[in-house]
Amino acid sequence: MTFRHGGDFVGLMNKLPYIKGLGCQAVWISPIFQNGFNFYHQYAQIDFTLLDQRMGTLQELRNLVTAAHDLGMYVIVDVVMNHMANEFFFEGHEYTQAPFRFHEEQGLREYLLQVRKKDATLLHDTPAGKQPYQDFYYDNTWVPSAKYNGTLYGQYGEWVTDAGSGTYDLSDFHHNGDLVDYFDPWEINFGKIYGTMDDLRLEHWRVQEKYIAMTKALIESCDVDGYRVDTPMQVPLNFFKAWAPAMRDHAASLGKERFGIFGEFYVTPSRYATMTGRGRDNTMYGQDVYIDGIATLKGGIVYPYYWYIFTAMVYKDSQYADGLVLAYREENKMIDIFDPTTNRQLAYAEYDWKGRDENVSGDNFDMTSETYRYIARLNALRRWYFGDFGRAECDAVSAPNPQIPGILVFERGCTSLTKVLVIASFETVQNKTVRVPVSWVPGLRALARTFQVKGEGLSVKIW
Ligand SMILES: [Ca+2]
Repeated sequence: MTFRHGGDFVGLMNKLPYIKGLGCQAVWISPIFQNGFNFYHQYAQIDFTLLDQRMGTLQELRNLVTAAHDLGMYVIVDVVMNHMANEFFFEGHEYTQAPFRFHEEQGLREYLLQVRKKDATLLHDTPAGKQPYQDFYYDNTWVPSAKYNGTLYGQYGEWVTDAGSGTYDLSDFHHNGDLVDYFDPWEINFGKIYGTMDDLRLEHWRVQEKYIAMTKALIESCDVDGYRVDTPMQVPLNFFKAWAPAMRDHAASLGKERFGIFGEFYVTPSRYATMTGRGRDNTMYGQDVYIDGIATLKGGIVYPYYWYIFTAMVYKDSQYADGLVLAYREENKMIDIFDPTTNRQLAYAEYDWKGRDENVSGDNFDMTSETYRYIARLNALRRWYFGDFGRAECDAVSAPNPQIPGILVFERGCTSLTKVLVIASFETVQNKTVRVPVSWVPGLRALARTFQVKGEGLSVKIW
């Protein structure tokens, strides 16, 4: 029995026209390298040079990318550098949580790593002897003078630098124990996440060089257009300062001038700003004083955004009506540091809220279904009106006057000549009339003054 969801390169390639028709301009696919046994999620990679054979062959991946490019779409691959699979345990903690250790404190050194596989024939012959991973090696030699390289950051953008010494510096992995305290800057960077993912020593140049070589190879061999970075909060920032420019430079040398890199963030704006090398809000964009050295990731996904969208649209309950407003604010944190006018994240299409029930037993790929056409229209609307993104005048949020529970109104549009009024009703039974003040320039006429939205119980009057 396995727990994998399925899906492969050929299947995705065959569905590209469907995805394109929705209005999507890129596909972001899950990690593609060989994984540990039964890690259904693909984020437990054991070799960054071998494709997971369940997804297909190198040629099939190339075919997928070519087909996407032929349709004018991009292919973004999810990459994981923070961790690999779960081949090690910390001495004395094969089945239990290992408290975090740092250097040598009160007679306790960082842990020795021990290999989970007892059968040596299952290990690889490498330049570093028998190892569970082909390219990244553990080493239990204590180096008393070794220090950690670079500045580390915590949840709020606070930083620490290493004042102590002594670690297993020759090892490509951290030996510090499990990640439990996400508010300790050392632990969030060096701890073993979930206690199950072997944490790479990414602040070390030796590990950086290997990972840079592998991800360069992926761009070159498969012509992919961007990387989505998994768990960047757990990766020392100096890794990104080395890796991200290396990826952009290599892509540019292959004619890919706009190689995209973004990460996942569930953090404060200040931490996010530090990680991406940008200002904490849009007003700081482009001002060096707010940017800590080299810009790293081009942007990020702020996870609360998806939660707000999800609650507002799926629950259809007035208590979640503010979700869209909150999403609207969160979206402004996803700006592209190099090109703020073009970087916008679309919500996951997987939240098929309108046809969720009917599609359980029906055809999920019906391009004529009401849900499909609805999403396609929304995406077309977004692209038409909101491409010029990132300026203050885009951000007007208003409410009906007088306010009505369950009715949400806001304006979008980046010039006074092209405003879009968005009105959402979370009450689908009762008829309501909403009076909406608008801030269009005097003399400009709305295309429609009164909207009857049949079946949704909402009548809108604009004055
Ligand atoms: Ca880490």
